[in-house]
Amino acid sequence: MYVEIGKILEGRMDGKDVAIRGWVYRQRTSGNLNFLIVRDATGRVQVAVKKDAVDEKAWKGASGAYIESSVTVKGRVRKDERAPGGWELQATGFSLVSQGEPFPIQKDLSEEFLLDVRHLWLRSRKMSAIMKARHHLVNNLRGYLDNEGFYETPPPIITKSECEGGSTLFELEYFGDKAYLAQSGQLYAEATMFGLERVYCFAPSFRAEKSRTIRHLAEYWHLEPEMAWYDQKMNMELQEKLVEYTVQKFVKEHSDLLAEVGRDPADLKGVKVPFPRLDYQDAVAKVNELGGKMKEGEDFGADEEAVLTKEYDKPVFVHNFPMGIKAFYMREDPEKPGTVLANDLLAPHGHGEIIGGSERIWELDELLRRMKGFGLDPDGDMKWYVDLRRYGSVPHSGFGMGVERLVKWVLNLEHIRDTIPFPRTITRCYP
Ligand code: NSS
Repeated sequence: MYVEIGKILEGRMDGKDVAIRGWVYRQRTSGNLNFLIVRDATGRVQVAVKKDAVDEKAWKGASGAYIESSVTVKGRVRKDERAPGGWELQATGFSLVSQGEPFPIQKDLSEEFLLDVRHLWLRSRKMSAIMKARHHLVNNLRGYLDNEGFYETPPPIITKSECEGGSTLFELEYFGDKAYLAQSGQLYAEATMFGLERVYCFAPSFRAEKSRTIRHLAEYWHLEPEMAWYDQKMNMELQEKLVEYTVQKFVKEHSDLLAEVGRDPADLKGVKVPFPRLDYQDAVAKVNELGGKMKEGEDFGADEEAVLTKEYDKPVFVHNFPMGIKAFYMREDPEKPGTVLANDLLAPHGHGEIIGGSERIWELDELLRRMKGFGLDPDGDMKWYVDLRRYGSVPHSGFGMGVERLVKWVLNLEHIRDTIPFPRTITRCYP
């Protein structure tokens, strides 16, 4: 029976004879002693292989192991303050499962090279920690929604309906016809909502983003709740509670992963409801007050978002955008005509928008008027969406969260590409 290295590091195997299996993280020979660090998914432990304690084949194996050779080791667990993690395995047996070839990733390699060998770089400490963190954050998001009575309904990925405007659509040939990769599952979540009331989609969204930035991917994972009977106020309350729960549960249970990526858990202490709410106009004024140069009617760029969130240690809502700069499906605010009942949620410290949400237009006439204004044909490929307003329509709201944006912010990562195993950007589709 093999034990996980994490169990050894927890001190539960002191003095015991165990077997482990994993990959060589480091190897160094000095005379009649081989020191290796072996890793598995749960941790890293020092292995000491003494020439006279193992047979010849084992000694040769330990001496010839490369970084990332796969191995099994038998031995006795012993406390050793000098060993990384405080424990050492004194080998009585060692075997190479696959010696392989010299590992191409050594020290001080360029970012570009690491992206070229992404399939191998994913084994690194940093990437493993990020992937674990991502997993837990996603679990927390799902867990919260599950507790609130949401059902997950999958959206189609291939679609003929545009949701967020034509400029970032990936077009594809669909059996001789034209179709797109989905920019959002929202319109379909609105459909499944009528049966189940509280639903969410969790699927990849595709954006042909023409610019190179540190927070745009061409393919990202999109969590999109849609709620019947919710107005915009309830919508924003759900967003902030979801973010608070997800972040605080993660900090409480996985501060080790934060430490691994160099993020101080104290930085996230302030992520508690309520989040500040800034009306669009006030937000523009504030940006200008703090040295920005924004005109009424413009949307916030990365620089403006950074300025706006500077003084907060929690995400900030901006709401009531001018109708002209937002999507066709957002309901006009009857109390503030010319603006829509929509919000962005901006993460602090320049990490940017993590959520976009709105109350949807739910009455047929208003939707028809707005679609016309946007040049969308209500009898064309979106007829089905218009239909939803024909049969028992109800007020409803929803939002979309880019999971990679959330991970980037929570872990304070430089670039969004490190939040996903195989990033797709304007310059990269390999590996
Ligand atoms: O375009 S959004 O602001 N809104 C929608 O797509 C709505 N249809 C969502 C909804 O109401 N169901 O995108 C939502 C979020 C945004 O706040 C970001 O967090 C993320 O999706 N997003 C991205 N993440 C990574 N890369 C790119 N290119 C990207 N674009 C949006």
